[in-house]
Amino acid sequence: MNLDERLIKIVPSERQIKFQQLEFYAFIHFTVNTFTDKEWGDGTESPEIFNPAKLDAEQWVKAVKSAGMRGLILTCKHHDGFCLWDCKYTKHTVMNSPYGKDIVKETAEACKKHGIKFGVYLSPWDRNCHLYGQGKAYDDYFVNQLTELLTGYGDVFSVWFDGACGEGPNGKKQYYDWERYYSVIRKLQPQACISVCGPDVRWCGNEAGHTRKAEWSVVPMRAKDSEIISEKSQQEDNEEFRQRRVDARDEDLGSRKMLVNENELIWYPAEVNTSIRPGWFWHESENDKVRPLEELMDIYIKSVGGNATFLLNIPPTNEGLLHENDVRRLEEIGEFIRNAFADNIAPDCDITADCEGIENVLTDSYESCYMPDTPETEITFKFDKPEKLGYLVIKENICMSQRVESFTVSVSENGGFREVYEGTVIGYKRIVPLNDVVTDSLKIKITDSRIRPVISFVGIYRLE
Ligand code: FUL
Repeated sequence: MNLDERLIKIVPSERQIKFQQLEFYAFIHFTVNTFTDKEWGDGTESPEIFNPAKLDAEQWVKAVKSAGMRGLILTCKHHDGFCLWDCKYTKHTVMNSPYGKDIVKETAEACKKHGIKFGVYLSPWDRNCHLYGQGKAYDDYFVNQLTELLTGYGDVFSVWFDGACGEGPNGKKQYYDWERYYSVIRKLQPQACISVCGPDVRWCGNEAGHTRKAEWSVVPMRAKDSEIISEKSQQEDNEEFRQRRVDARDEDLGSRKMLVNENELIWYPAEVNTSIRPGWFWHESENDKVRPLEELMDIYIKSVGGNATFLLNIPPTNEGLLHENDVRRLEEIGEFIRNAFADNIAPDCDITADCEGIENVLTDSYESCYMPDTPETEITFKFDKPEKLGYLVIKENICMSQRVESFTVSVSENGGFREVYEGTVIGYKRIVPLNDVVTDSLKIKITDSRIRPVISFVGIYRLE
């Protein structure tokens, strides 16, 4: 078997496909830090300080939905060990706070009511639990917490495991029994993807919202080693870490050159996680520091449209509500997405291609695809009249792996074609900005792929 034949055998699981199709979903960071103005709690905080008097999980979920997001992951327990649910294994919970109600329950129910998938973040690092650092005793505690979260709150689409791993209240570090945690999740919520320190979804390697030029989903097995991910994660509460981009040495994870000598390969797609504010938690002094719409649109285009998913954090205030500035920004993001991808003119075009079956790209489905027999192919879309274009969307059928290595996009101009974009991978979805170009035809040239490309969809979006 040659290299390309070997590479295209690596395909996603059903749970990974469903996860990727969510595209854009929310992180909610909320704990005692919201009341102490910190990013990391030390575990000594009293539950007495936790009093989000106006908490309304439906307000969170409605705002998340308005942005076009399809899921929500709640920090059920952050590094400080404070549990947002009625955990039977510790007193350090919301039930002993002035708020006194199970926030995980309220959030899961609000998600269900509004058709948003629910996910849990449970920090393995626990600075409050006296069992931390004692091996199996803490693993038992952690598994008990996981079990409560995975059995008491309906379907869970994501279990998000953080890489941060420091010392507990006894000054000891814990070596996590990851395999045991994974098997509990597989048993209790077989459809949930385990993200970051887990086998299903790969951390993109930074918290700034930076994406690689080519984000590969087929990567070496060692990319999912949780101990290595932990080492690369934030190990102290430091602002600079949150701004850092992908390390240049990690820029290429999945080209043929990187994979040729790898014996074990896996499907491990990237997730881009970043916050709408400078920190993961709300700080009063940062009320006006919501990231600009343009910046968030750019991250959306490069993540969802760059073969990754986009996990955007929005932290509730100490009242328990999302701040109006965040709510407004989320609405704006939603409006941008709805408008940008509203008017697809591809189905009205005169389309030519060098192989049969091109009409299959007009419906966004994996059932029928355009599948030329060569690694290269050319498709031209001719419009009735000159059109002003916003974005081009191209998708591969990832059930048949990720195959395209490079492509170009050109538009007709003065009787010829002018190249306007040189792309690398496509994968689940590539969004190509066309920057308002006015033209009467557009050409996509796949210039290299593994064996042959399998294109499931092409959309060409007109600007108003
Ligand atoms: C990091 C944590 O230390 C941050 O507080 C935050 O939860 C982020 C998503 O992951 O590793």
